[in-house]
Amino acid sequence: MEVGGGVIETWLRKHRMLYIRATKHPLILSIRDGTIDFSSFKRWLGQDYIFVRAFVPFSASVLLKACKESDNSSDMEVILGGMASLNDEIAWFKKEASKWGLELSTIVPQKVNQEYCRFLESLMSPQVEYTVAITAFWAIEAVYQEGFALCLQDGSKTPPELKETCQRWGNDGFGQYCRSLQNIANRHLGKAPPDVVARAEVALLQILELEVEFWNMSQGKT
Ligand code: HMH
Repeated sequence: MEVGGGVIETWLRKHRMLYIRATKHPLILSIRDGTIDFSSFKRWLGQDYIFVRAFVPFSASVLLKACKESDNSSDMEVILGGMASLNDEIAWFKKEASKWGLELSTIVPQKVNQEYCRFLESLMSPQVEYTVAITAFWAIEAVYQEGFALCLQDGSKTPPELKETCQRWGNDGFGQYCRSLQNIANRHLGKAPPDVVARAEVALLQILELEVEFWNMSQGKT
């Protein structure tokens, strides 16, 4: 099944307002229109480094479930590709932090970040079905891709200092990777029992809410 007529597209229509709040958050829009307060960016950078470190074991758990539960060997390859770019990402965070004079070892995770990391941990449980985990994995990657791609569109006034950040998640390759994840999730959702589909939808909603709060926190609003 291709991106277009799957369960995920139905959900994105159904929860459109929340999806827009997560992907077109005022902080993202302020990057795009060049009015971003750099202290918000620095706060985001430090907190997201902590989040990405927690995202690595979660991706490993999704990979493990793909190997055990998927009928399609390409799932594993797509997820492995994502994990390889996380390796790059961690190195990038360190380089970027030093550029902005941030000492990563001193950063304390904010409450929302702790909640988000705890939520990832809950999804790592072997009891959480692969279908739920891969849907969550897709959602977490897709919100960043959609948000940062917006800051690269024609006419955007993204400050030059932030272009590289936007490129990291907004580039076409990352977009293609997110569409692959969406296809995988749709394929599994299309044949999962209703209770599993319902749990995947709940996970998606939790992620969208946490993403909105993560942006709010970066703006100093929580
Ligand atoms: C909070 N959500 C957050 N951080 C990220 N780096 C991503 C999603 C994308 O992986």
